[in-house]
Amino acid sequence: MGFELMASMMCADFRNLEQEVKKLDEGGIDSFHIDIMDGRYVPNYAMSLNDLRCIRSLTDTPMDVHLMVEHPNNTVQLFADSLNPGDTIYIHPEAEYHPSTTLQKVIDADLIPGIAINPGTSVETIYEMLRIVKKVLVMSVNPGNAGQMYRPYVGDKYKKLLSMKEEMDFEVYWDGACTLDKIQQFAPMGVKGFVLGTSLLFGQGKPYGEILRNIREEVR
Ligand code: S6P
Ligand code: MG
Repeated sequence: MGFELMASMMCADFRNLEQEVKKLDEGGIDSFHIDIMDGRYVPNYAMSLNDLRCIRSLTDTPMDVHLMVEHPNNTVQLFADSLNPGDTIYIHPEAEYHPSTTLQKVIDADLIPGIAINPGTSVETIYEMLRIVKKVLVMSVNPGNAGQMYRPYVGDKYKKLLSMKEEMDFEVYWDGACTLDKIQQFAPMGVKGFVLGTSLLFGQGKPYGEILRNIREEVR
């Protein structure tokens, strides 16, 4: 069973960002997850376009950019121009009048189009977009902050999306409060990747490589 582990870089130590990127790469991280917030769509600011460019310049490892901003259509090109072909951009469909137009810009930039869906967003409201995107980032916490509690009612939504992914050709990813038991439960069911933040990767007092190796050993 192959699954990917992503590092939520808003949880990294910004005093040593270059070292953090290096240690995660050496530890075998599969991609760098970049949370961009605008203080409007969510009541917080996390990382910036410049942070993204900085990390992109430090590594060739894939990056996924999670845009928690109102009207991403206005700024998505800036992010697209700062990424490598094959990187991913997620938008929140509720944040845009015409999300399919924004997703088309992502596709035209040779990037992987994704949508992020909030705990309170139902699959039915994003159904048509499932045919456009290649990745669905299911939020198991409300967007805006790291270090929150898992919302148990999202479990059924993961299952519903997993039952549709083959026919509609997308993969399901996990974002928020990701712990080892969640990976053990959901990776065998088909969740393709997990964003790791404060619950499992950062601030644990252990080398990243050891944590990532341990997850892969415990989820065979
Ligand atoms: C939340 C954001 C996430 C968090 C990540 C943190 O708005 O999209 O990517 O940074 O979930 O992980 P944790 O384990 O602290 O919840
Ligand atoms: Mg995120």
